[in-house]
Amino acid sequence: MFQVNTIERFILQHQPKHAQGDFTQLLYDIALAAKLISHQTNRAGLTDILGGAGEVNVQGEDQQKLDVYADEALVRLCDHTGRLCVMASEEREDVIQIPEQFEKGSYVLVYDPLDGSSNIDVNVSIGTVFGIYRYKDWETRGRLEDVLQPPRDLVAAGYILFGASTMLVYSTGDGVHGFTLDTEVGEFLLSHPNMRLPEPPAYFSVNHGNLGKWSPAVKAYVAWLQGQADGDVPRLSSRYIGSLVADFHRNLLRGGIFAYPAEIGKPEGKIRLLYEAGPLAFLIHHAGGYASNGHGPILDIEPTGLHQRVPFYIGNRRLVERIETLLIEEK
Ligand code: AHM
Ligand code: MG
Repeated sequence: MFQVNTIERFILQHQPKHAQGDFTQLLYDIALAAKLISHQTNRAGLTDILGGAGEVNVQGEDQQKLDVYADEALVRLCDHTGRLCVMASEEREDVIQIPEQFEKGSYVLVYDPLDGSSNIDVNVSIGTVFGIYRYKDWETRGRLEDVLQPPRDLVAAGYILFGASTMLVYSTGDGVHGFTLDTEVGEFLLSHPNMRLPEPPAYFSVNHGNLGKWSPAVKAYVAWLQGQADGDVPRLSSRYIGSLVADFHRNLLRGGIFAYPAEIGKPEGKIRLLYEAGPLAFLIHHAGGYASNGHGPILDIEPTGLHQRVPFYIGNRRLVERIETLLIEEK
């Protein structure tokens, strides 16, 4: 029978117990932002939007114009709705307050508006990552404390992949579900219900250019992923885009591991906890996988700063647990 499941219908039918209308509406807001950002990214080669915006963000990196657009789209769509009490973005040094004239709601939005910035102006896949928490304390809601929560306390997380087509993948803790944007209809349609990490895994994704910066345990780990070890080694192919969302998405569909390890002199690694590693850790958990900083679950890390970084290993559990074993042995 002909049946089209739009994201609106799906969100409504799968509202979690704690969700009132606000939570559902917030997911719609994000879906709308996804359409706006998708429209702009698809036009990137046609307009004057490519290239740096001439500003440097809080990480000390050149900001691209599309980063700025994506960041503004999310803030403008979400700051006046009464659904959020505070936001945090990779592109902004401090938390984003709800303007005084608007009511503060129950939810906290953390996001990386457009990740994979090195890929923007070479027409390679990029993505948005988001996570949603609830406030900590009703009276004082809207503070940094509301944002600095461990990923285990997320009530929803997801990403938008701007690839060959645009996809929105999210979870509220009840499975991971993927939607593909039908640009003719202008709507996200359910295309990947109940995504689960397949076994056996197919890929490993790591930047081999960093080989000289890794400790012996990390080098041994990557050699193991390559099949260069005794015993029960995995049989994997290498794939690395350098866009976290795209690398994650491919590995979610085919099975595998993405790793951005600690480096000598840079023990914190590169990936940001709050709005990159945390939401993806939540998703992989609900797809049957595991995410670790090499020592324990990403889900359990209590953030201490908005832009804190973590070493990051995410994918099929056996592949992730191997680095934990090697790092214990290295001590
Ligand atoms: P960004 O937030 O500046 O875009 O950096 C994060 C990106 C991730 O998408 C990707 O996994 C990683 O950086 C790639 O880093 P590298 O180019 O060092 O391999
Ligand atoms: Mg990023």
